Amino acid sequence: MANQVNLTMDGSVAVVRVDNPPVNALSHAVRVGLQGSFRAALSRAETKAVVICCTGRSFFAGADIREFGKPPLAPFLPDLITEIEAAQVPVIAAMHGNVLGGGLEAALGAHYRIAVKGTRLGLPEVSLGLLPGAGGTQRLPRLIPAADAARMITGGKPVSADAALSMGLIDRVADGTDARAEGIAFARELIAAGKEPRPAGSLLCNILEPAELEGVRAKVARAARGAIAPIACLDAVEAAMSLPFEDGLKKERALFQELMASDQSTALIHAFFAERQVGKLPEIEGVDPRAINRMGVVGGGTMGAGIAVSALLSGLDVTLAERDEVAADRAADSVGRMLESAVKRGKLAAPQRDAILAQAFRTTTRYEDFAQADLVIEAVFESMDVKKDVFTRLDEVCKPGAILASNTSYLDLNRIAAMTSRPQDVIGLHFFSPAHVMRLLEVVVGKDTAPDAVASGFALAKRLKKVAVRAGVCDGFIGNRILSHYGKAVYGMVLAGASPYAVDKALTGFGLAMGPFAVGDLAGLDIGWANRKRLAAERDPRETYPEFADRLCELGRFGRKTGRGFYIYEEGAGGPKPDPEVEDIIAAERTAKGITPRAISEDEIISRYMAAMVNEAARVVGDGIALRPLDVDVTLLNGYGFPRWRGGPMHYADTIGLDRILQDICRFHEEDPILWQPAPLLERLAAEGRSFGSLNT
Ligand code: T1G
Repeated sequence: MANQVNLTMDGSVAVVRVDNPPVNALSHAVRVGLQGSFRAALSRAETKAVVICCTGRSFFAGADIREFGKPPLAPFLPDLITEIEAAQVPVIAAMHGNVLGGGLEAALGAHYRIAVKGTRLGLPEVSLGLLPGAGGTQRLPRLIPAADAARMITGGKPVSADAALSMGLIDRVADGTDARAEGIAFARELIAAGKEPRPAGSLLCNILEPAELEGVRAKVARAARGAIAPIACLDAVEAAMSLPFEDGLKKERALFQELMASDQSTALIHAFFAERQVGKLPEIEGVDPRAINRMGVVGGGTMGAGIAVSALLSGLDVTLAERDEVAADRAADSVGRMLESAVKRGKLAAPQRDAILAQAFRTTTRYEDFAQADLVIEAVFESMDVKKDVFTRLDEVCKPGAILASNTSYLDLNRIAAMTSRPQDVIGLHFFSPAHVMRLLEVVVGKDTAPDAVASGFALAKRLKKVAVRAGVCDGFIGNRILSHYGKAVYGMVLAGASPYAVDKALTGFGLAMGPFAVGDLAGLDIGWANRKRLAAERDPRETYPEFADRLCELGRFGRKTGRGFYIYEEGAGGPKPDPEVEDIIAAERTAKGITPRAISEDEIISRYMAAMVNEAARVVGDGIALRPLDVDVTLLNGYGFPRWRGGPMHYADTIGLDRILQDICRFHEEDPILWQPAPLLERLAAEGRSFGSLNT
């Protein structure tokens, strides 16, 4: 324990320093050490102030999430923080890096707070389905305006040191970078000024007027979309405004324990660790990635321009090629517009934008300009002939060791790699639209792809702040393969009697950001249409094939971009409107196929949707396209709008029970044996009474 927490004296300043890499989580051992050192510090007569600080890249990044779900061990964090707050000498929290959750709550227990530049301070517990359970919901609104406190706690987003200073959350942003030294200097100042301890708990709580509170509650409820933690967070803040401090702490604790016991918190903690596990691949362990600083992009359409911007915002040098000057200028314009909006959203400073456009970005019509590129990615039209032309030319001009990447969403990467003399350098990097916003990146590994090319794909993803998932080669890789399967189940439900609008309503009620028909309209119905046409030759003739979407496309109704798809999109009409003509087209197809529509309940819509998703996902894992079920969860959470508080389809299936999902599939199989073939992996796990989670380790 000595090495995790140590106490030194600097004159009359006691320095309690924690060293628990990688993020100084407040584990049991750290809490024991902290309590011991703190008490030792206070027991010294010469102690006039105590500084709490951490080594490494960050002050405490919160409670140790790995301890959740295990029997809690004393000293408990809330009690430790109360002990810190009760100290009879000033306690200073000297912070750097990410000060999060229980870490910020510990700092709120201190009497004074100083942070070095670049420090980020936040209470992200809500993103784990929890709330700040160590006094944060009671102390924060006593230090900063109630509206800011409510926003920080219900939203979970960290604030910068400067913003924290202007809110009154911290007392000083230090000029130096050494938090320990800055803390000691600040402590000396406080001692010299005769400053007293200043327990936040004894301060009056800032309040929101009832109307304001009501407004905040409505906004939080709307954004929650079924998540329970944000509401509980606001209940705790409201308790701070209406109850004495001690009673507020009790209320906070009760709400915290309720959330900790909830399925939602289990699901969100699963998502947290899954996103960190997904990049751990045996095949790239100890493999050094190739250096990637200069990137080439072929194709300046929506995806190409978005990929270029994602790279530029991450400090890479980008050359974008288009077939002619006009197209190249158009691509440069859209890159410029995306950078402009990043400036407007405060993600980029205007001078940085100017520097990027002046030095790091250029367009060309000559492939020869890729000669020095470390990686070139193509985002051109999805046809094998076009890919052949691009990769043949890249193979001729790119330097040895350059990585040749494809942004294809469906096509066979092994066939693309075989078009070059260097298949070991070919990899799939499947971005999601908009590429500079969506976090998911499927790293598609071909049969000849070299391990260091795979490692480079994952290293690039980390640099672009993407969540990368390894995918094997098949039609649609992980996400789109599963999407096209549950898409068939959704279309099948409509043919059987459900309205597309009822399906969207049921699934947004289930927690999806948008229903499948609204998503189709957003992405463009022509994309799905082109895909169905591409696969028509291979389609099983016995497969039920709903045609209503093809009818819409034949009418030129591709969705938002044409003002009409499944919904009607009219300026100023207050959002998309159901289209009665769509219902007519569907009814006509039912009549033509002799289908008598039947009522399909919301529960049935959800169980069919999830059964189709989980069944195909089990096949994707069974076929080795996804390494583990958690890879599927991370893919659907970060690329397909699956509700995070359900943890992903595989985690959800485990919560429901695989035997129940299998029962549903077997029932649906009776009416359509082609679509509803139970996946062997699902059958095996259900028979063995095992979960998908058991395959994640
Ligand atoms: N507990 C345990 N492990 C943690 C951890 C934590 N709080 N935070 C990070 N790790 C591990 C992580 O799994 C990974 O492990 C390694 O550290 C590096 O993390 C009472 C209840 C701090 C911004 O929610 O947001 O306090 O994979 O890859 O990208 O009210 O980690 O290497 O084995 O993410 O630089 C609140 C969670 C807890 C913060 C750093 N705190 N962490 O990001 O590295 S709840 C949080 C993060 C709480 C109290 C409540 C990020 C980070 P491995 P990383 P990074």
